[in-house]
Amino acid sequence: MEVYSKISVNSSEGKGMFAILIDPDKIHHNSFRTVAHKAAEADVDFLFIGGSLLSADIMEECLYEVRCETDIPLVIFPGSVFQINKAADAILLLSLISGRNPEMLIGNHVVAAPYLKASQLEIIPTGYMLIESGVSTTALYMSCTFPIPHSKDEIAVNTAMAGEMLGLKLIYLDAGSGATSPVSASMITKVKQAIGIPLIVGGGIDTPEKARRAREAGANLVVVGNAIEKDSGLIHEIAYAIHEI
Ligand code: 1GP
Repeated sequence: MEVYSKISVNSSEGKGMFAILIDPDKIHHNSFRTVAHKAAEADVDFLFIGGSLLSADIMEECLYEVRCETDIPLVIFPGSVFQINKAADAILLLSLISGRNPEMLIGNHVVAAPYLKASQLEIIPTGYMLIESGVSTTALYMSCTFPIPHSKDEIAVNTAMAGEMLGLKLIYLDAGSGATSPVSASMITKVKQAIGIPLIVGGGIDTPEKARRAREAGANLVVVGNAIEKDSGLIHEIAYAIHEI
């Protein structure tokens, strides 16, 4: 099944999904297979691959190593056009709708369009929203945007509704990698109630309890990166927390 169909079907059936974010810059290349192996054992739904800033040309190797270990769908979560790679199954075509930087709304997409068209990747138009999280994350700095304030649920709701009306297929609420405060339960619930498309939530989710809270608040798909980079043993516990609901 294609990635978006799987997300869409599971969301309408009320099944929670779990994606691990593998930032190839943060996980040692010797560990790509270990993480992929544990993800396969824990029935992780997707592996997101990418990062706000990569300091080496390592996407290809990462995708290859992970693919050797598992057939979990590989979805590029691109920090830049340089991270587009045909070896994945799909790509989140992120439009950073919480910000007002034209390059992140359309400029990079224009540059990437012919490469994406030729890539055969499944392209999933995604409304990407950065939410203030207590720390200045790499995503914020690199995107030159302001996040939506943590407590301003109504701005998040209106932004997500606008994203859906523009035809985007997913909304991704992200507190940013390594956030000290994840997106609040109230913001997740209100955004979920306002849209009919699947909702992804990530950033600062570092325990099974926080993953469960995001899921119970309304996230269809929960993304965890940092915590798993530190302790891949968490994969099973977080997968269980998300899938049991
Ligand atoms: C960041 O949502 C992802 O874009 C994951 O965040 O690394 O904090 O889990 P963490």
